[in-house]
Amino acid sequence: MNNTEFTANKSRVISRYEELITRRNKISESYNGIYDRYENPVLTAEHIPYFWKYDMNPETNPYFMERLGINAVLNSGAVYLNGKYYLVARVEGNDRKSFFAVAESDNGIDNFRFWDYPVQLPDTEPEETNVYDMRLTQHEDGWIYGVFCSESKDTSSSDLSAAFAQAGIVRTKDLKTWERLPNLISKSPQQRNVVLHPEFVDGKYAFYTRPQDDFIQTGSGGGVCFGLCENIENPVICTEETVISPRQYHTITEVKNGAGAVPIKTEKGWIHIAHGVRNTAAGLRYVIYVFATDLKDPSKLIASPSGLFIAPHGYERVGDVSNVVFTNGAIVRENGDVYIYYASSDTRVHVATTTLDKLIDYTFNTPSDPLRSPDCVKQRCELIEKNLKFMNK
Ligand code: M1P
Repeated sequence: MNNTEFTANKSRVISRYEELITRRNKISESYNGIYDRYENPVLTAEHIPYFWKYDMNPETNPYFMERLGINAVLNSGAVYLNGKYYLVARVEGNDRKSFFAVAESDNGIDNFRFWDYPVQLPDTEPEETNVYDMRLTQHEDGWIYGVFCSESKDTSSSDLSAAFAQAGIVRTKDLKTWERLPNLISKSPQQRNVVLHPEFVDGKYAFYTRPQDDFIQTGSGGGVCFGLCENIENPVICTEETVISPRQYHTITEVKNGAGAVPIKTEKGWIHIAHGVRNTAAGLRYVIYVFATDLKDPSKLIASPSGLFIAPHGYERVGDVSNVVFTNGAIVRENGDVYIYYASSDTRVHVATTTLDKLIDYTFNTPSDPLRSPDCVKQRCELIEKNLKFMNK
């Protein structure tokens, strides 16, 4: 390849990147009155800066090839800081390893641009092979904590794929300098989808956990749990992990569930946006659901709107792990606007927007799941009967 072709290919890559990064997003036509979805994802593998992938030197890369490709950008923690919307995304290289990277936007719905370098976490866990799915908690102690899955090989098993999941913890003030704390210790053999509550509870740090017997199967783990920790610098769950949002037969959480975004404080209670998993003939199906816990006692479930809140739509259904939506970040602005960041099919990140008022209405006025078909029909017929009387007036 001659130098002219190198230059042409390089310009093509750069202009496509700039076009994508500056593209405006639009509310899509899908409507449910609860939230708006958007036409375009907010982050994809193509949003990764070209200089993370290509060698830009014509001498060493005459064909202008990708040298270190990126496979996917998914499950992102979210925080609003100093007038900007920040996502700390899970970026997965072509080599399957994930790492974290910060992307920022002025409006939270488009024009997300990654910082020049990915996050370089302190490498304090020699056995750790992979990291992913950071939840960002702006804690009342003044730190921003990132709690993520720290994965290592399970050397006690003869199965090559056997792995071990723990909750890793870092903290920062500016998303630039990160201090690594020890991994969380609990009675559960493994943990994933752990979220730090933003306030002290009984003077202690409070965690939402998801105990699991195995890397994939939760086994005896009954659902999303709650536990307290005395010292974040030596993090041990010192109380029983009590189930606050259980797995239940023939519901969207039958196989497993997990806390997602940091709970949102409202005058009626803490609103949690989580994920639930059921099995199907086509494999596991991940959807997003909502529940609420008591303001004073966040371990007490007070509302469980029935069924799913967000399911994968259209092209969202297809990707590296199809039929999945997953959230680990939301932003609430002072004016009550809510931005829910969710990934589809472990491939890309989207936003859904709503308001605190709508979220409260959805959470506290959506009937709960009656758990049996005849009761679901009864519940629906009651709605129809009320509506028909109202419409015939
Ligand atoms: O592939 C879907 C999701 O699977 C895991 O979630 P869970 O622990 O509930 O099964 C996570 O690895 C998540 O990253 C992934 O999106």
